[in-house]
Amino acid sequence: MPDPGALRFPDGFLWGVATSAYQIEGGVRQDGRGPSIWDTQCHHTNLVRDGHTGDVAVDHYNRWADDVELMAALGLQAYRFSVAWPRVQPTGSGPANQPGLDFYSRLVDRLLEKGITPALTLYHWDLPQALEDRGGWPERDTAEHFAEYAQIVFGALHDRVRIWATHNEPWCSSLLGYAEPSHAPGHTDAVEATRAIHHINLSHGLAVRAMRAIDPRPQQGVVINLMPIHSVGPDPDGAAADGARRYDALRNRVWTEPMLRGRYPEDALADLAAYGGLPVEEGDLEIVAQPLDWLGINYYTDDHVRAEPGGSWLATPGMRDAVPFAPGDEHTDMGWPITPDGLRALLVELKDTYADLPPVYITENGCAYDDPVIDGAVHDERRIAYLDAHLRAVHAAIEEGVDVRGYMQWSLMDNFEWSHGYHKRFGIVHVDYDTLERTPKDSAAWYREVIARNGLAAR
Ligand code: IFM
Repeated sequence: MPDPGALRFPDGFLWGVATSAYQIEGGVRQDGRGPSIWDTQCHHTNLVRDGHTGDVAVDHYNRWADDVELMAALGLQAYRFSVAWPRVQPTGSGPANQPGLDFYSRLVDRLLEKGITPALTLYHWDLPQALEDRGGWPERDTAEHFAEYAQIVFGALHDRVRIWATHNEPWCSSLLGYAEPSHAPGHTDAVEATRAIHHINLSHGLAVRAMRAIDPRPQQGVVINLMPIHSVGPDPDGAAADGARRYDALRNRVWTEPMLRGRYPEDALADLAAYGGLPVEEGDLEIVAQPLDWLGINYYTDDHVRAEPGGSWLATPGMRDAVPFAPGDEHTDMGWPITPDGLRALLVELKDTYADLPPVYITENGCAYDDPVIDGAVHDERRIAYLDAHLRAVHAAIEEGVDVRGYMQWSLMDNFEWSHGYHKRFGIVHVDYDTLERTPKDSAAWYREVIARNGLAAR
C-alpha cells in the first residue's frame, strides 16, 4: 500500500542510540577505577543540582548484560557508548587496568553476539583527576597522555570495534569546563579554556594517527556539537551579528577548521589572542588534520544571540555586548527551542562548505521531557514528535545531497544529566531512580518501528 508522507532512508542506514560512561555506569569504585573530574565536581563542589552524583547512575556497570538484552529487544542496530579513561588508566597514565578494559571487551562481545554494531567514543568528559591535578587540558602533556590511552583501548578492541571517535563535544570539555563553572573541572579561566581548545584538537590528531598506525581499517572520527547561531532582534550597532560570528567561531569553526582544513579561523585567533592565544607549535596543525573516515554531529537546537550592551558570555571569550538566548514558545525541559530545520540547514551548510566532507553520522539527537510511568507505560508523545521532526530534517538533508550514514538517538535510558543531576530525562527508556527499573517509553516502541521500516510512517 502506498503511504504518502512516509519516508525511507538509504539502504544500510545505521540506527542506534547513544550513552556515555559517567552518565550511566555507576560503579565508580569498582575494579580499580580511579576518580575523574566529574567525581570531583559532584562530590567537592555545589555545582551539580541537589548534590547528585554518578556514583550509582543507572548502574549499567553491573546491569550491562540486561541493558544489551533491552537494546536487542528494541531492534537497535548500533550502540554508541564511551569508555571511561579512569577505568582503563586510573591515574591517566601508565599500564592498563585490565579489569577496566575487560568490562568494555565483554560489552563489545555481547553487542556483536546480538548483531548490534558498537560505536566507541574515547573521551566523553571524564578526565582522570590525577591528570587534572597536573594541569588538565590546558597542559600539552594531557594530549600526549590521551594518545597513549587511545592506543591501549584501540589495542584491546580494534579487532571488534569498527567505529571509533576520539572526542565527544570538545566545546564542552574546553570552554564549558574551563571558562564556565557548570562543567568539570568547574574553572572560570578563559586562558585555560583557550589552551584546552588547542590541546584537545591536538590530542584528537595524535590519537587518530597512533591508532591508524596499529590498524588502519577501523573507521576513525570525532563527534562535535555543532550549533547554528543566528543573530536576532534590534541590532543598530551590529553587536548581535558580531556576537553571533564570534560565538560561531569558538563554538563551531574552532573545531571544524583545524580538523578538516588544518587551520584555525582568523576571527577565533584574534579573539583568543586576548587570552594568551592558542598554544600551537610547529607541525601541530598537520597532526590535527588527520583525514577522517566520518564526522559525528550532535544536534539538539539552534542558538540565537541578541544585542545587550555590557553583556557577554563567559564561555565565549571575546564576545561582548551580546548574549545567547532561547526564543520561541516551544522548548524542551532543557529550555532549548525546538528547531528541526536547523539540523537540515546545518548538514547542507557543512556539505557546501567542505568539498571533501567525510560521511556524517548524527551521533546524538534527542530531548528531555519528564513523563511519568502510569500503569507500566510512559506516554511520551512530545519526544516522538521531536524525533520524528528531526529525522525528517535528516532525510531532507540526504535528499539535498548530504552523505548521512546513520542516526544515534540520545539516549537509550534516562541518566545523569551533568549539572542538572537526574532532573532531565532524555531516555527512550524510563529509569526509576529508586529501584533502577527500566521501562521502555512509547518512543522506544515507535523507534523500533522506524528501524524496522528503515524510515518514517506518514504523520
Ligand atoms: O547528556 C548530554 C551528553 O552527554 C552530551 N550531549 C548532550 C546531551 C544532552 O545534554
